[in-house]
Amino acid sequence: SFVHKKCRNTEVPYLLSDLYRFPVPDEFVKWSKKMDNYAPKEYTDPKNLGKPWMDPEVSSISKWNSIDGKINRKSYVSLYAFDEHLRPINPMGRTGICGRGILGRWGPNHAADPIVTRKNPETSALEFVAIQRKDNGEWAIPGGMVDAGENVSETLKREFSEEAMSGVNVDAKDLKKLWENGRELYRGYVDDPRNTDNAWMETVVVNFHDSENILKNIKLQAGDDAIALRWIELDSDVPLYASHRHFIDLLKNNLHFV
Ligand code: RP5
Ligand code: MG
Ligand code: MG
Repeated sequence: SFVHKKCRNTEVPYLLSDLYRFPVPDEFVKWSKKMDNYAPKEYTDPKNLGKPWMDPEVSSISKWNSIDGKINRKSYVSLYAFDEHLRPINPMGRTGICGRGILGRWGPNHAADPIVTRKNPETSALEFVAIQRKDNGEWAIPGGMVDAGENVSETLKREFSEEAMSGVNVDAKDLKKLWENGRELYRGYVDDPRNTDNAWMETVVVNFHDSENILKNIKLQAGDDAIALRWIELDSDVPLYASHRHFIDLLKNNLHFV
C-alpha cells in the first residue's frame, strides 16, 4: 500500500528553512506503529503568520472535519484525529516535522490540479501542459490552492489561467469547449514536500483533453509561481513534483477517450 515519501525527505532542509526532518523509516510511518524516539521539530513559517490565507491558532477553530464557513476542513482521506495540542494529525502518518510548516491551514490544505492534454499534431504523441515551479524547480501540473469560498471547478480554471496562460480570462478566451468535458481522475492526499504531521495537501485532479485543438490559437505562457512552461509527453519520464507522476499514470490508464 501507499506510503508517503517526498514529505519524509531528510536530504534537504524543509522548504525555505534550515530545519531538517526527523528520519522516519518506511515501517514507522503509520502512527499505529510505536516509535519511542520520535522527536520531530516544530515549524511554522514565521513570514506567513497573519497572512489572510493562514489559519488562526488551533484553539480558535472549532469546525474540524467539516465545512467551516468558506473553508473546507474535511479530508478526502478519512476523519482525522488530533494530537495532545489538539492539532489535526496527518492521516497518512509521520513526516518528521510538526506545526504547519509553510502551509496555511491546519489539517487538509485543498488544491486542484488541471491536466490539460492534446495529441501533438506532428508526432501524434499525447502531451500535457507542465509548468516549472519556482519553489523547487521541479516540473508539475499547473495546480493551486482552492481559495476560501471557491468551487473546485473554478480553481481548476483559475490556476490554469494564472500559471499557464499568464492570467488570461479563461472564459472570455473562447475556451469554454475545453472546460466542458473534464474527467475527474483523483481526489485525495498528495505526497507534497511541504506536508507536516499537522498540515497536508489534498487535491482534485481533472483531465481536460483539447480534442478540437483550441489551444493551438492561444498563447501558453508561464505565470504567477511558474517560471517555465512546456508540453510534456505522457510517456516521458521527466521527474514530476509531489504525486504528479502518479496522477499522470492514472490518466494513462484511462485513455479510452482518444
Ligand atoms: C500540490 O501542490 C498540488 O498537487 C498542487 O499541484 C500544488 C498546489 O500548491 P501551489 O502550487 O499553490 O503551491 O500538492
Ligand atoms: Mg497558483
Ligand atoms: Mg501552483
